[in-house]
Amino acid sequence: MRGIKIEEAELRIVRLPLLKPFTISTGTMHDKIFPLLILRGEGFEGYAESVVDPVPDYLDETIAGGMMLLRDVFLPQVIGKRFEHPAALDPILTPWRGHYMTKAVIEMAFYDLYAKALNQPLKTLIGGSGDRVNVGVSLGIMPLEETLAKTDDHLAQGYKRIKLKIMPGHDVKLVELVRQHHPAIALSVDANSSYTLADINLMRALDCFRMDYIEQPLAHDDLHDHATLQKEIITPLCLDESIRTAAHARKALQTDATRVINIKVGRVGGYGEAIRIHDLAESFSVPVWCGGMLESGIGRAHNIHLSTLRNFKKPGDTSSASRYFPRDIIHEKLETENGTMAVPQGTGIGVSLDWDFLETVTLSKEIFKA
Ligand code: OSB
Ligand code: MG
Repeated sequence: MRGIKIEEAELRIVRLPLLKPFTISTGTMHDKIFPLLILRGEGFEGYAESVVDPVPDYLDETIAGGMMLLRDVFLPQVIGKRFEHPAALDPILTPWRGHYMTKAVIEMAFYDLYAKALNQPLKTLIGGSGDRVNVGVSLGIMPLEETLAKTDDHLAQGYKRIKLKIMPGHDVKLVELVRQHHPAIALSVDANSSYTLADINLMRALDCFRMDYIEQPLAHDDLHDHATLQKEIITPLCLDESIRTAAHARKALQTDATRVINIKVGRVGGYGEAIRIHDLAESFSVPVWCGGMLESGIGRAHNIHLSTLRNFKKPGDTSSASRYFPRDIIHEKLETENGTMAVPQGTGIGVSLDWDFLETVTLSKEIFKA
């Protein structure tokens, strides 16, 4: 194959209603709003959704900024051009500073397109293997008793790890309650950057619950303070927001700022960088797992393929789509069984768009041609 020419792009903004609001330390989400990119070439289509949010609360990118870049800068640089491999996008996208979520949506959609043209599942193209991946759940902030009931419920369904969202005022008591009822489960917390080193005594209190890891307790752009904190506690730290590139991962690993890494392919600029972070972590004997951003079935399918790489040793966050959405934009049901998700079969990401339903949840649509 002489590479693939990207002939056309379709860029939508989609709003999927959530079954229930999802609250983390930085705020509450009522709908999942995201850019969806469809790349066309050689008679195939590649799909990806961006994990960028409407406002810069989880990280500093925004949908408005991402749409401007896609429309005016990134898509004009790739449409009408032939690429030998998805890695050939790197010289175009890497020189632009930041905006990893927006770069990722192009790279991921092209990976799907490229795998389909090769008649291969995406997992094979990236070097993964296996038919199922292990998953846990991420429980948003809600009243303590409700969190306990949800924990019981998800453990009964077979989920392999429970991650509790925490924030100041909603932390030690919560973990204590869940630990009391479930002394032996794989348990973690995710603070989404809501603490500082001034909260060291609180971190020491959290350190007593034999958790698998504490995810991103300190600032979204910090590495140094996490290394300082790791010296004071036994529980491994796991970075999410702070790792946007393999260079960040190297610095975090070399300074012992992270002993586990949450890789979100959509956060780090795509598969190329996700794989570099994965391999680097492995060389430090540091396990990784696949995070999530309440993705629709398109992002979920990407996450599952990524999770088939060998160093994804801990359960990921890619739980059943039906936990979040009354209806998904793909035909296939991505549902968990006994704490595992099946890797969608077929070529590329292995899922197909429900175009009729997609139309009803599309806020805007633009077509770009050479
Ligand atoms: O930090 O992992 C996070 C959701 C929104 C923003 C940030 C995060 C999350 C989750 C949800 O934890 C994981 C999922 O997709 O189920
Ligand atoms: Mg996180």
